[in-house]
Amino acid sequence: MAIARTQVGIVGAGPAGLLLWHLLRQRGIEAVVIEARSRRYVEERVRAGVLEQGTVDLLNEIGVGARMRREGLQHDGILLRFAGASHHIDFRQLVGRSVTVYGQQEVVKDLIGACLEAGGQIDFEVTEVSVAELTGERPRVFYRDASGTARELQCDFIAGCDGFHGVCRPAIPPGVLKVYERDYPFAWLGILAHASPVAEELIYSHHSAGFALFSMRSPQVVRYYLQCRPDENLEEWPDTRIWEELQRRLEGEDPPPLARGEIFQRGVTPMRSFVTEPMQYGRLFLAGDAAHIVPPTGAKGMNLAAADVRALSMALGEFYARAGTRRLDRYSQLCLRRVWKAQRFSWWMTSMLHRFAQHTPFEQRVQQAELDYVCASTLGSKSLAENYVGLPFED
Ligand code: RFL
Ligand code: PHB
Repeated sequence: MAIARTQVGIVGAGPAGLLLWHLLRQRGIEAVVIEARSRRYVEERVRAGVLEQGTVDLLNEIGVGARMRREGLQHDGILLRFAGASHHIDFRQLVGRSVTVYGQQEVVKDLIGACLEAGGQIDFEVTEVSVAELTGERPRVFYRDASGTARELQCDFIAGCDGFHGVCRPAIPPGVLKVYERDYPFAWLGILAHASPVAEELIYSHHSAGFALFSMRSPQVVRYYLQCRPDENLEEWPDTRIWEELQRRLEGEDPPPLARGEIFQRGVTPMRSFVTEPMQYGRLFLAGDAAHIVPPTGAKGMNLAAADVRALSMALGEFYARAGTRRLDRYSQLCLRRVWKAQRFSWWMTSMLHRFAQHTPFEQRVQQAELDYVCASTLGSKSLAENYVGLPFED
């Protein structure tokens, strides 16, 4: 068994783990990252696309924002489409802020590149990962590295950034965590295609056939989503069916025909709301999807992961500056206030925009009234805008 020592052992090289590594480095705190997948796999995993200003600021502060500033697309609003008409929600005018559209896998590439360039250690393709002695002063991470060598990493703290299916959360003894969850009776079929954007801003479309979303990655690459069944079979979705369904669900009074192009990536994403409380146990701290999942309708998942590790890095900074454990003790409490507001917003957007098979005609009318209210009322639009661009960090 090869034994090594570090201050913070980070399990998972997604946005949470990688961003945490950089934030700790900024404070002079040493950390090692281990990751179950290959570098290529994590760099190519297609997921989120919308960054709140606070997330953009964090990436800039740690010095990995150059490409995002060049290639990211600043969006000052979104379009909500329902009953055949589009309604502009102008974030800049309503709340004076905007968001940046930049793919999660691009963020991950930038974070990995900068980490390795700075001499950081990320062990990819590790197996048999486990965490132990979480309530002692020297918690440990055990794993086998890519060459098959068994390793023990002795740490002061462990950051569980290993996503929803990771090993850190299940390592917490039964009875400690309380879990809150909700499954939705639908999923999203997402595609990436080489085609021109149909609009300058994202379109969230409510349609009797189901929700559809237009997003983009660059002026040449579009990202679309269609509400579908959780068990949807991609085999039943040839390209023409996808384009026809998108065209139908995104129709409006000003419908430019969708530019079609080669679909080069597709997948089905289940929709789930999930929160675990607390987000810490002894010297194990959970961050990002390891602790909470939001349905993607609010574009909050990656941003919440960033907010968690921001809080964790400040707490660890306080500890290593010998200034006490006040922030560490309050880590869950601080994060969960933001998490629950993002849960509420994501649940609300999801409920307002999707087709629910079990809805009665009464509930359908209430849903339409909700959309009408949000678009027609400045206060309604402002509330959506305030949440979408991201609530301010609380310290
Ligand atoms: P991740 O990205 O899942 O990373 C966890 C990492 O841990 C690794 N891992 C392990 N490593 C070592 N040992 C083990 N035993 C391990 N088990 C797992 C995994 O391989 C992985 O590399 O979690 P993290 O870092 O917390 O980041 C969270 C975000 O990825 C997620 O919340 C977002 O993608 C959610 N999301 C969106 N978030 C936004 O902020 N804006 C959006 O527009 C947005 N759109 C989306 C989304 C997620 C989607 N999907 C596919 C779930 C759209 C979609 C379709
Ligand atoms: C995306 O571009 O992938 C995206 C945009 C907005 C969302 C979810 C995903 O709400």
